[in-house]
Amino acid sequence: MTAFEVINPATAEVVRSVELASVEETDAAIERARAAFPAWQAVAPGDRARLLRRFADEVDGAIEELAALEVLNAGHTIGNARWEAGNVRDVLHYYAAAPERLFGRQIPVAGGWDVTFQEPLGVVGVIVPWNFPMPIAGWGFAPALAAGNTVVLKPAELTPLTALRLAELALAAGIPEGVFQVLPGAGPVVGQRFVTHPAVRKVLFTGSTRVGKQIMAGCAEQVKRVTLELGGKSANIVFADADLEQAAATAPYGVFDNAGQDCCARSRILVQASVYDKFMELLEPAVKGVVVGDPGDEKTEMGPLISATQLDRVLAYVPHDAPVAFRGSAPGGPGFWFPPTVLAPVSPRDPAAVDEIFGPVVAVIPFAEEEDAVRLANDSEYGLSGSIWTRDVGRALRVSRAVEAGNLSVNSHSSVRYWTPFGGFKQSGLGRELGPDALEPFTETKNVFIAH
Ligand code: TXE
Repeated sequence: MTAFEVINPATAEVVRSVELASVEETDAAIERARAAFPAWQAVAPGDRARLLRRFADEVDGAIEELAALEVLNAGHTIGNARWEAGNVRDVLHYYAAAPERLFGRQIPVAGGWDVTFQEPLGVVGVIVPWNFPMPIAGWGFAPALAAGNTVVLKPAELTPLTALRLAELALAAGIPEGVFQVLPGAGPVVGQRFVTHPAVRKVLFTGSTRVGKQIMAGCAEQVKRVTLELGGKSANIVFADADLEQAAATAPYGVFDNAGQDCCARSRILVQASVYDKFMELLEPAVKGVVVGDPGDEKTEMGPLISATQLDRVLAYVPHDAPVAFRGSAPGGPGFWFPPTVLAPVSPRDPAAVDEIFGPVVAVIPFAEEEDAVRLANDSEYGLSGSIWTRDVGRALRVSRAVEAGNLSVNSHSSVRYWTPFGGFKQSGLGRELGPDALEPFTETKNVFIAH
């Protein structure tokens, strides 16, 4: 084992040292998960449901503790961190209904009967990034466990603390040893072993598109099942007939939430040229009003970036001669701070308008007509999320159908609801999480024919 120092991004101070697992320790964890699988698969559906509900209750009892840990480890604002812990609880409850409803089918055939079963896969490896350590973990382990799989989860090196606590809560709820394990480790060590170990039957990865491609290529060697949630460069499209006040007031939350370290961040605002000046006038006070500072303070709306490396990445997109239209404030001193920043005018081919910056930076781009907005929105290798602001129902429907993205919202800046499918078009990913669609990918469909 090697030790890794977990840093508080708001202060740059060491919080705790966490041991990173070796390949041998990863193999041992996968072996424990494999050994635990037959008994977990055999647990009566109602009992598996009850265990998941108890796990949810344990999380519910630890909301404040988990939230405080995430403030410390990830620099999330206390309000967001509470929501994130609550999201894990809710997602566990949602999928606790699944074991008793994983129905097969009876299919009419000649010469006998035919039935299908949704069988669990076995061991599932879940690889989690640092931007939303709790929810993204829960979106993986809750449906995987509900479908009867065992799980080994690797949190990001930078943010292992809440995941480690969730594993303790699972044990406290009575989930048997080996069924849900959390193994902190380096991506190329532990994560890569999930890809190459034949006992891991599926890898669920959330992270950068670069690593996602490597994982998919590695999984191809064993035709291993894979779900990928990758990056985004989502568009917030504001038409001239929109409620401009509301669009401008919420735009900062659509991109600066979690300091912009959000795969759904609407980091391009496309504004119809006829209302561009008016929109910018409304956007300026909204951006300057974002409360940036101590993430533990109840009033804070935006905290620091996760690391010095991430700060350097973001800084590279905002050089001294960058077209900064206006920006908010950020504390100086220790910690990885960057102010909410609006770049305008920006050419659609400028790196700041093309790349996923993963920081509190937004590019504003004017457009002339509806088809120009759609063309600009789709002019990206990504296709995860986006917003459409208009009072014209026909246009809302037309543009929603035309934009190549998995999660769109009309007259709203938010993307994630655990009842509904979440995932990306194009290089934003493969497969869907959350909602009813997330269960089947944790199963194999087995068909059995029984002769007369
Ligand atoms: O991601 P990585 P990084 C984007 C975002 C960000 C950039 C870099 O633009 O600025 O990626 O972030 C594990 N085999 N997103 O470098 O490396 C790693 O340990 C197996 C968007 O931190 O992809 C961590 O657990 N696993 C994204 C996870 O992958 C490997 C969220 C993500 O790390 C591995 C995060 C390997 N070879 C970053 N290498 C989103 N869509 O929300 C790394 N990992």
